[in-house]
Amino acid sequence: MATINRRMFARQIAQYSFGGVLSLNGYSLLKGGMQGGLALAQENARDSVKPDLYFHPGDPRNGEPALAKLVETWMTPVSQFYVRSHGLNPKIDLANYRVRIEGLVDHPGSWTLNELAAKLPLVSVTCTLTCAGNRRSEHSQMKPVGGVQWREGAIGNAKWEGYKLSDVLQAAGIQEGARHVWFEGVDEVKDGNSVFPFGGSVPLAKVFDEQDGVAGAILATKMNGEVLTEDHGFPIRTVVPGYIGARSVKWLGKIVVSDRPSPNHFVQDVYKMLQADTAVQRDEAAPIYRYPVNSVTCLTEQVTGAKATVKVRGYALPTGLAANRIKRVELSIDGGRNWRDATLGSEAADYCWQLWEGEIGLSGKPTELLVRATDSAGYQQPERVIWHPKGYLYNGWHRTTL
Ligand SMILES: Nc1nc2c(c(=O)[nH]1)N[C@H]1C(S)=C(S)[C@@H](COP(=O)(O)O)O[C@H]1N2
Ligand SMILES: [Mo]
Repeated sequence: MATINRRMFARQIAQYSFGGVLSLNGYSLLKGGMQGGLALAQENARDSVKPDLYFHPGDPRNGEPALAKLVETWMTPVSQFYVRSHGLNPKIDLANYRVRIEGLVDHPGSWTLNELAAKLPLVSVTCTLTCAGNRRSEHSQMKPVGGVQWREGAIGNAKWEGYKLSDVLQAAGIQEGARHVWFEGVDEVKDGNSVFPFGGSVPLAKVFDEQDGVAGAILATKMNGEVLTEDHGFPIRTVVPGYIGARSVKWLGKIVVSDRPSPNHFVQDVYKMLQADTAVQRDEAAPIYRYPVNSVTCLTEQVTGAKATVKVRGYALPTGLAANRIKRVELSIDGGRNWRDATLGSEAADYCWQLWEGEIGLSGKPTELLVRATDSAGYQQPERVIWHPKGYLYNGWHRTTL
């Protein structure tokens, strides 16, 4: 059985990682074009942050931060925020960039960046984004699955600014029978001989599900106060709090209002929980939307003193439901027979992770630390999950050898 352990991973990244110098090729900027000041300012700002990530081998760009750094702050700096892309970063012609809207709307059309800024109020949403494949390498220890072998770093918490998708849809006039909203990127993903854009889909009700002042979905232009970087979807991406990262579509090109979920490959064929990857099961299963409760130990620090003690820190993410919070994070060093509470630190907010810490006394022998979280909606991480061919949503008890 091929186990993917930390040392192997470290060796892989030593071999393949690169410092994250972004290519500037292919950007055509027509100075003094239709867009004016805002777009020019955006063009100048978009590459201000260099990612500080370990990139998984090969193209496209899939990088995650060092775990110890991930829990230094509740808000993840853009440089430490994981990148997950299915195709190469697209070349954006900013002067002609528009987000089109079509389908079951009275006024199909398109928006430029300046039109969005002039006509709609700016809103912000602070939420955690996590890839459905986060922790896949642990899932692969049961039996290997394909796909990027993510460790525990395909997650981050950020403040996103932009425009409510509900405002954009209302301006277009939603027609009777509308039930789902499709998103399409302008990137090109290759699968065998076919080339198509990455796409996502969310129920229309989710778009209008604004709770505690948090919009159900936004079109974001900024991340932590800065213009989106190319890796994170410049100039516009959707952000859908509570949902797996795949529904937050980068480099947004098109919105379609429909009576059904998007036919895009990433909605219909992948990002589904299947027992076997067969046509029958793919057609039977609903797309994954919400992410489940999860927690991970990210940092262990030896405390110097008479007794051997280790300080541990990590993150915990409640199930992606509004007003849901982490209720407790528990630690065990005897295989799950006895548990004691870790201390919840950091802020807590709708759709956000929470950081935690604890202290463990060591016996001298290697000790396996287990962690599990329970949220206020009553969901708790299971000891293990049932193996499935895609390795999504791994949220078994997290194990760290001390
Ligand atoms: N257009 C486009 N949007 C995309 C993707 C993509 O490949 N293309 N990847 C998705 C996936 S699987 C995830 S987890 C998030 C990652 O967002 P990030 O790279 O900003 O962390 O973007 C999503 N949006
Ligand atoms: Mo993802």
